[in-house]
Amino acid sequence: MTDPTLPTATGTPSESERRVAFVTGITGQDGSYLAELLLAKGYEVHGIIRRASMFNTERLDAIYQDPHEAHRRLFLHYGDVTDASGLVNAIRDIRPTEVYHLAAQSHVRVSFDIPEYTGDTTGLGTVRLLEAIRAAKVETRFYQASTSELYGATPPPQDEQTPFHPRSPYGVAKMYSYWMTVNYRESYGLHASNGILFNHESPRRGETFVTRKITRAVARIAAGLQEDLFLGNLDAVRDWGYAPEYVEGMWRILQQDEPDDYVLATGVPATVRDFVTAAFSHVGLDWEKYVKHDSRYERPAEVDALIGDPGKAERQLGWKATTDWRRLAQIMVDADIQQLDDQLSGRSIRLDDR
Ligand code: NDP
Ligand code: GDR
Repeated sequence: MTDPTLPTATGTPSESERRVAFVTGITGQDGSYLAELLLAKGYEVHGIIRRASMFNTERLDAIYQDPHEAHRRLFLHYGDVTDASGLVNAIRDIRPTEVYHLAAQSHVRVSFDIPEYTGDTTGLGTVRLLEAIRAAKVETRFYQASTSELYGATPPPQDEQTPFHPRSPYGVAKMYSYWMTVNYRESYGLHASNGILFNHESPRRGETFVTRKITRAVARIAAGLQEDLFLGNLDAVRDWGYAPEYVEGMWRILQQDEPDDYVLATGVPATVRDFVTAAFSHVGLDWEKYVKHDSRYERPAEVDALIGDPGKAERQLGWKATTDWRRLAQIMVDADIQQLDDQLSGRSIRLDDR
């Protein structure tokens, strides 16, 4: 559904000067940082949000603009990547110059519980959006949020030439989206690129991904509000970077004259155990006293080790990750302690929440 308060052609920049971004997944971790970046660069930013029974735009609070504001540049429209006609209408009316496709059922473990839904959103959602661009006959650049989960069982280091072997319904759905993006580039000449992003985290990371689950628990354990932290596989190796740096990489990918596919990663490995150790030791706690194993957090097929080689992005985009996983753990623990303090001082936490 398109916002009736969209600016009209009158008084808007000439066609070649327009910088209008359309972001799916704008309410997510990456979408919120990307929207901030694009607004700071002078873009008009349009995002789709899902209808929910409660407010779901919390991550956009800092940049939210009242619909009645005269000169706003952030526009939110109801939409869903399972709803093709809504996507066509939105793309036709907004006529974006850049499309960032971030919306997905993005949780790997959950994708084993809801594989068909994950295929619908994370896989077919991409072709619906690509077809909407074609149907609306809009000239735009397209970014696909591809993932290191494509490599799955293929051992590290992984770069743009490494063969894919996804290990989850999520990874398989993302593989479909990866190749659809390549296919629309080759078939229709669309400026369509894949960013193959390794794990990236932040204080805005969803609470059920392992890093945020750990850092929230550390804050609560340090405050005496929680006693245990149940985790699955501690041996998995990941290449964790800092999300705000990665959205800058997304933008740079779309500024290239030619569309292409790029790995964004730090190149530095750490195990889940390493991250746990760093997070607990940041507040002077010994993790082994608190962390317990629960097999429900293991996956039917695990991805053992992902370590990216970001050389191509460094050379061609001038992009380099600068925050390592140890610093990331500290940033996230500090933010969760602050957030808990704010909640406690606002008395918004339930005291029986232990
Ligand atoms: P999040 O899970 O934080 O955000 C996902 C976004 O997609 C949310 O805005 C969510 O909306 C939206 N969404 C989900 N389903 C639909 C739907 N059916 N229609 C419309 N919107 C929908 O993910 P991240 O920000 O972490 O990741 C962004 C993208 O990058 C995802 O595609 C993810 O798979 C991919 N990726 C992420 C990596 C990472 O380490 N973070 C690494 C590599 C790839 P709502 O808020 O309503 O739930
Ligand atoms: P991942 O992220 O699957 O890499 O996908 P997640 O944080 O969920 O898992 C990372 C590793 O930690 C292990 N693990 C646990 N994971 C969770 N969620 N909860 C636990 O309790 C737990 N215990 C151990 C997992 O087994 C895994 O090995 C993320 C998502 O953002 C994807 O969308 C994205 O594509 C990839 O990163 C790159």
